[in-house]
Amino acid sequence: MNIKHTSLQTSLFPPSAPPALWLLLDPDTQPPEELARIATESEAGGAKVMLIGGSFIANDGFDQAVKAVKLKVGTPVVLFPGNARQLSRYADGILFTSLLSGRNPQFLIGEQVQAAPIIKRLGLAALPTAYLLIESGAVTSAEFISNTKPIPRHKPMLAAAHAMAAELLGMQAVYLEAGSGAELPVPEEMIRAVVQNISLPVIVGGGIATPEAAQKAASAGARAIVVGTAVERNGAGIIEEIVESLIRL
Ligand code: 1GP
Repeated sequence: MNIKHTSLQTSLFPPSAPPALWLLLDPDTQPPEELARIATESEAGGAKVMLIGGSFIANDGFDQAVKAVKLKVGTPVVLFPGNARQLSRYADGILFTSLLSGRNPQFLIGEQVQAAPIIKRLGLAALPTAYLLIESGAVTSAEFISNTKPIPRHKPMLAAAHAMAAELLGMQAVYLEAGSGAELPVPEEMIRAVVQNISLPVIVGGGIATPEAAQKAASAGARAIVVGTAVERNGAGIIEEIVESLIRL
């Protein structure tokens, strides 16, 4: 799939499509061939997008991981980088995120400046995405590594105000992130408050491990539900269960 910049938003959020399940693959947790196997099974189960990235990646096989997944699936393979080193020519596009909930310039604009020339050179389609970290119980890797405070989980209008700022700044999507393996997913009332105040597609992830949790996020207005840890722990079978529950909404 060759996605042009202008159409990445449409490819990821097809008009009038039901809420989609996106798989998050973390190259730090599995070797490339295992990631490719999980991606293949997840695509068969109904996952619509393969995100690849992580807030902390210690091994150096990022490019190989993206290549291995891209060779096996027909869905878009989209980078979801934790920093400017997580780039690959083999991806179809990139969530060009800015950690807008934080006040750390490194993740607001610093990493983006490092990455931009490489993204342009590789010709990657980019979706400018506001990344909002939401308080979710215990400290997550995203919170620790980014050295930012998440938005308090019982302040939905604070999240909505960040999303409104993202929209006014010209961003094309909002990602509400509880953090990988979060104790508590993003609260429904917060998703609802964000969705009601902007017209951008909203992605929700972190700590979603059951069809019920995915349904709650989708009912609140999320267009994409991201699942990673539950598949690492329980296998790709959970994908099909969640996808079926989303279709029934
Ligand atoms: C993390 O939102 C994603 O960036 C997915 O989180 O690993 O908890 O599913 P989980």
